[in-house]
Amino acid sequence: MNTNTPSNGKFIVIEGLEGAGKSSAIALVRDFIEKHTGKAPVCTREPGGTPLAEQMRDLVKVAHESDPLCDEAECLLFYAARAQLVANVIKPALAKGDWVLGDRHNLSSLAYQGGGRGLMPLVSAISDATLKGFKPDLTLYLDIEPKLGLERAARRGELDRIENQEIAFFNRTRATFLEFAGADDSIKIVDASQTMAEVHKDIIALLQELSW
Ligand code: T5A
Repeated sequence: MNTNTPSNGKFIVIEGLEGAGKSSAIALVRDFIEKHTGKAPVCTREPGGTPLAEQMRDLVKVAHESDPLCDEAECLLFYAARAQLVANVIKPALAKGDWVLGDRHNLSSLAYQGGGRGLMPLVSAISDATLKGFKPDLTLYLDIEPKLGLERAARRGELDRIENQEIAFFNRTRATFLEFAGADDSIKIVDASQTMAEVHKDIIALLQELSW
């Protein structure tokens, strides 16, 4: 439970590798929250979600041939964008009692930069320093085998800088997602290799179990 928010607002995050189906899951959860609370949640995406954070999103998504982004700079950009979003959007919304629905949050950095890039000590230190224990009330982690997720993402269009990493990177990332999910009751795993209808059924079942 998120102890940093002295309000009835909740922070729910959808996580998963590329092609896991986050976009349709977000639409589903958004509708559920609206019916449950009578008000649409504030929707965020990471990296991004504020004017400055969106500029940082552009920096991490595009390959810079003459000045490749090094792993440490990539990590710092994700946290700079997150710090802006938490300070200027997420915390103010929760303080007003609004619900917030996030397309990715800190678990992505732990998995991609910590696991995928092998930078866990750096990620843990920045995470602690910037978030100071702030975390989602609930994370739905859509678990998918990287090969299948990337095939789905490729069918949708051209792959970006991160999506073009080697498969071993995504295998490490997925293993880290699963490791964190196994150690934290607020992270629920959904089998995203199923049909969309089955995935959505599982998500609704998890949401209906909540006592909020
Ligand atoms: N990142 C992000 C980090 O490395 N560290 C961080 O801290 C953060 C916050 C962000 C990138 O940055 C990285 C991760 C990412 O590489 P993004 O665009 O926000 O990039 O995120 P992506 O994961 O790239 O978004 P995708 O759109 O690829 O993933 P989705 O949203 O999970 O995929 P979605 O829903 O668009 O689905 C892809 C396709 O699959 C189909 C959909 O119709 C769609 O065509 N699909 C299914 N097909 C069959 N069966 C199902 N069950 C399906 N579900 C979806």
